[in-house]
Amino acid sequence: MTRLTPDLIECVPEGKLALDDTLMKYTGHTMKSMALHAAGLPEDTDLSGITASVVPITSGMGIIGGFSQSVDAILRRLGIRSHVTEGTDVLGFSKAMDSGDDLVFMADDSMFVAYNVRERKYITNFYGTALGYATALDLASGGIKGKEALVIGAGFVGSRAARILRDMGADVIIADKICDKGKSVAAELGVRYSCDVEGTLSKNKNVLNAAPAIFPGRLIAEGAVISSPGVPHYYDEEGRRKASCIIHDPLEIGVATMATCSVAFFHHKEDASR
Ligand code: 2YC
Repeated sequence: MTRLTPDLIECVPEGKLALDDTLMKYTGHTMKSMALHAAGLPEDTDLSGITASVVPITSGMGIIGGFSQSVDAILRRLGIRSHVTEGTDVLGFSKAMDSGDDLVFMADDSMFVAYNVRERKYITNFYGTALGYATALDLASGGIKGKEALVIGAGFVGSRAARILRDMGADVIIADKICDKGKSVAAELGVRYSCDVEGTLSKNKNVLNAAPAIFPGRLIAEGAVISSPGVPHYYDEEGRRKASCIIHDPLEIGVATMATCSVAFFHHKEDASR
């Protein structure tokens, strides 16, 4: 799991990433409407009745400058009444409980969760990111059902994204540079796998890149739709020219989809997979 750094998220609070412009152009949705769509909620759902606490966590490698503020800003952009707790860690969590907030967001070095207090269920950032970016690929590709979809990376996000794309009806291939990793996830999901990441990438037009890897433009298929949560994120000029679209952000789509999936617990009771 790649750890975010302050420089990657410093412009998230002001929303300067123009993410909505990119998403509107390629998916016909804003970040908010896409996240609601991903969670199976009506795209005009009013979230202003939802309250959330974001609890800074100091364990392990500690606070990431701007992280809690970025999560808080993303939730506010969805219309959720959010705030960062004054206390950190358990004190912060106790304040979140005392506030009676519906949702609690907190992340240590291993796990980032949105906890729905009333339903006593949580959504991980792995699942929120996988669902958000699989939804972006589905929308930007004009509907992924019946089409080939390449998932690069069989880790926490990639393996969940492969399952979600399979359930959307895509013909999924999963590729990981560690061949056995891709092979075992493919066997578990009943999808195809490849050990030749570069060769498979160059042949696929619908790609979800969940690997912390940078791929040269010579490998990008002409007209490829690339949904790309992986950090570090970079595509060279040739890659950017050949792709029909590249969708990426450091935090927003994942957090927004965590939030809408957490809210969805109030609407339908079955457990979203994590
Ligand atoms: O500021 C804080 O509360 C820190 N404890 C937050 C640590 C987040 C560590 N995780 C990451 O950097 C990202 C996640 C957003 C998803 C994967 N890596």
